[in-house]
Amino acid sequence: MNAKESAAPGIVHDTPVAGPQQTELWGSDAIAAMLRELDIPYLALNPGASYRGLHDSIVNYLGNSRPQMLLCLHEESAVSIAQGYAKVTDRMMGAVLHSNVGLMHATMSIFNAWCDRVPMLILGATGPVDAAKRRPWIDWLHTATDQGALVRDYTKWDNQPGSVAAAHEALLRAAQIANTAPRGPTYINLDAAMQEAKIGAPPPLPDVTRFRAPEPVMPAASLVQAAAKLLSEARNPVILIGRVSRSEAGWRQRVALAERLQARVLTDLKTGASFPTDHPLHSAPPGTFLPAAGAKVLREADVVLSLDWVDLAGTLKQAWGAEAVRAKVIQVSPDAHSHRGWSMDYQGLPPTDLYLMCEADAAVGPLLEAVKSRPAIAPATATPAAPAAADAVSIRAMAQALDAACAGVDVCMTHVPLGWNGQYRYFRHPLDYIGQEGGGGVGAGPGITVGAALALKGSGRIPVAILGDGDFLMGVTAFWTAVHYRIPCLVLVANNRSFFNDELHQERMAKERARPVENKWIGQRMADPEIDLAMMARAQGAEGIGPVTRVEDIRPAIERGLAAVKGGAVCVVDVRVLPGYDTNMSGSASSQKR
Ligand SMILES: Cc1ncc(C[n+]2csc(CCOP(=O)(O)OP(=O)(O)O)c2C)c(N)n1
Ligand SMILES: [Mg+2]
Repeated sequence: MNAKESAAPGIVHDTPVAGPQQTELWGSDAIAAMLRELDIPYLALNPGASYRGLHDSIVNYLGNSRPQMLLCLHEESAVSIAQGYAKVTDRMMGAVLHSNVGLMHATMSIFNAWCDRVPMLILGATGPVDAAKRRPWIDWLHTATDQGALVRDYTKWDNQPGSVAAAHEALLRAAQIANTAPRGPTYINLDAAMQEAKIGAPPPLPDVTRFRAPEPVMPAASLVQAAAKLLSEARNPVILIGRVSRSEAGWRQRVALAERLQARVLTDLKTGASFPTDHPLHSAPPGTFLPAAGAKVLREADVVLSLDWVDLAGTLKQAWGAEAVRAKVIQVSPDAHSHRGWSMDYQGLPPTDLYLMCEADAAVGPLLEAVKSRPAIAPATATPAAPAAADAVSIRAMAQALDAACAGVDVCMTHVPLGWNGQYRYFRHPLDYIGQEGGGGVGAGPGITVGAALALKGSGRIPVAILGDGDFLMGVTAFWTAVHYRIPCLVLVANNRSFFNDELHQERMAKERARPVENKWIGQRMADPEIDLAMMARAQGAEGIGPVTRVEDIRPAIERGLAAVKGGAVCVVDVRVLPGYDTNMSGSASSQKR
């Protein structure tokens, strides 16, 4: 193996030796060529015989570049890496999963990517579909009828093409569908025999520019006018900003719209940074659930503009409870195109007075042109107050130390832990924070961080994750991939040595049933032995710092970590926080089962 720095993105390229000039081609060569046409930059994968043909084609036919393979130690992290990459770039990369078994490992992260509405091309394989061509035992184990059924309910489209020509069309369609809003993962299952069949001349590659995703759908002028009228004449308009692109131009337009309308703005932690959280119109700290201050702001609204807010119905319910929602609701979202039967990630059905079924980014520009300025309002009463300095080793203390250590440094928060309070840190740029994992699946934080860091490499912005220890431990081997390919990132673990979120659930149960609350730790705490997270980081080749057990040691540890990351390292800091949250992580009764 010959590993060297690849020139462009500066990540390590495992460079194959050149073979003799070849005249013969195989089915998977033609499929690989199509991946290059589609400009798929990377394929995160864990290997398997079902796609040994494609694997060979990527390495020996394409020279392992465009796309380049990223070896992952678990399929779940392969898909999470692709998710993190898309969260930063709004662009798709690929993941390759071995037969039914690799696909089964990946299901959790595919569900996350689906709920997060990120584009992704997932390739898989099966077979040989022709039973006469199967090796005994293993090929039978790893062949499934209708393999795509495993993930059909949380992918946008899947297909099992029967020929190379059909595979070309399937790849074009998969890319087009994945990149059409609402975006999402698509899955193509490649028959092993088709990959390994000799082909004569490769079928000509189509002009991919003729099969692109459509331009964003624009809202009808009459709807824009009607929405603008409602907003311009409102006494107290409120804008809820949810799923939006990472574009800076889009960010500026949203700020301009809010300012022209003098509308109060709410954002949340489920989705990436979408509005400056220190702007006087930003009216409550972002949370996973609506904080009380946000509910109050919303309740006072007479017109609500929802820019693809995740769970609009649930949020309105938090403000108005069982009462009818008194505000007029303008819903901007294409999301219902992805609403189907199996998964309820579509959330409750919100009352909607005007429905612009397009992406938020497409609607804001026309709305900005159409609205009239409203007089300035007094700054929001609920502007976040600076939280008190932490005196215990807590997530708050970590956030404060990070703030101090990162003064003047551009940071991308690739993840925040469950106990994060939106007051801990301001977001002032679309890449200051990229949102949560989408499907509430713990274990995605490491992979998402590595994928985001891959996308950010060379940008000057430093990826920083704060992960729960449970999240870290489920996905830790993703950091080996980061180390191997030289993808720097800083990881701070809020290590409460527990799946603490669920201790709170056990506490609630115990109280409700008059049983001993002291037992809430059982089946939750990772103690005896305590796990050495810094050592686990070092085992992946990363730098490991900690355990940090005193408040005054957090900042120096983060500064050491930052310096290491600026020097190109992956660095994990284990901070032994006390169990406890100072944020509302419960929502309403039905949303407590996270
Ligand atoms: C895949 C998956 N398994 C289990 C859960 C249930 N769950 C929700 S939060 C949580 C605890 C996560 O632990 P950690 O990351 O350490 O954060 P903490 O709760 O300690 O703040 C668990 C197990 C889940 N959401 N997803
Ligand atoms: Mg924990």
